[in-house]
Amino acid sequence: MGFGRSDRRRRSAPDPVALKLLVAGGFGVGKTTLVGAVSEIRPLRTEEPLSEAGRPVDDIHGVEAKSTTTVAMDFGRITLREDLVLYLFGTPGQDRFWFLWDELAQGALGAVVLADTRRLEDCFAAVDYFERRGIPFTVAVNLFDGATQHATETVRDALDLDPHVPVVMCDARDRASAKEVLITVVEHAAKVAADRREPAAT
Ligand SMILES: Nc1nc2c(ncn2[C@@H]2O[C@H](COP(=O)(O)OP(=O)(O)O)[C@@H](O)[C@H]2O)c(=O)[nH]1
Ligand SMILES: [Mg+2]
Repeated sequence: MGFGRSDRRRRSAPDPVALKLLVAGGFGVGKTTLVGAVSEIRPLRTEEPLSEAGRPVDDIHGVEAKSTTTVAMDFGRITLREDLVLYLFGTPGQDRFWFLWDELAQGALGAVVLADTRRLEDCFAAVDYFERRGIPFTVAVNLFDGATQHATETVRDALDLDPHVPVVMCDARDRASAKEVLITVVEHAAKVAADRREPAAT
């Protein structure tokens, strides 16, 4: 097999496209659960050295020997179609790891902002972040048992979202439901990209 264009066209299965998505939201909203529910690979945990910058906030008084902290890094992969693979990165939960978001956000196609209607304000920061960066995102309300099912329009108003931002309901524990969320994100991101290339004549 050669490298020419026609050789490539003859190949039946093209190399899959890999897309990067972020999974954000407040602490305990279900990010790890969602990534774990859909991922084909086991989640990752990393040990990070405590940086100088982290010292004033990492209370290591009395545990001077401790030089690392466990950063649970949600990472997952899901093959949506044979030609489309998603790589999922959960944003770090602790606020002081915000600086990592900028690294994570590099090259991200889009994002899921998970929300819990019992404490919607926990996802304000994530919504702000993606709005500011122009990263297409979808809000997914994780329906915890017993939580009142707010209408999507109520959530949209409360979060003051642009009308085009999708708001969906999900159960982060359910693979099919989580997968639907990811498909919504990809489709929304594709639409945003298309609109940017060719702004609608209105
Ligand atoms: N009942 C219920 N519990 C959930 C749901 N999603 C997550 N949880 C639980 O909520 C807790 C926090 O979820 P986790 O994924 O760790 O949140 P994270 O901090 O955003 O990563 C865990 O104990 C999950 O099992 C859900 O849809 N329904
Ligand atoms: Mg987590």
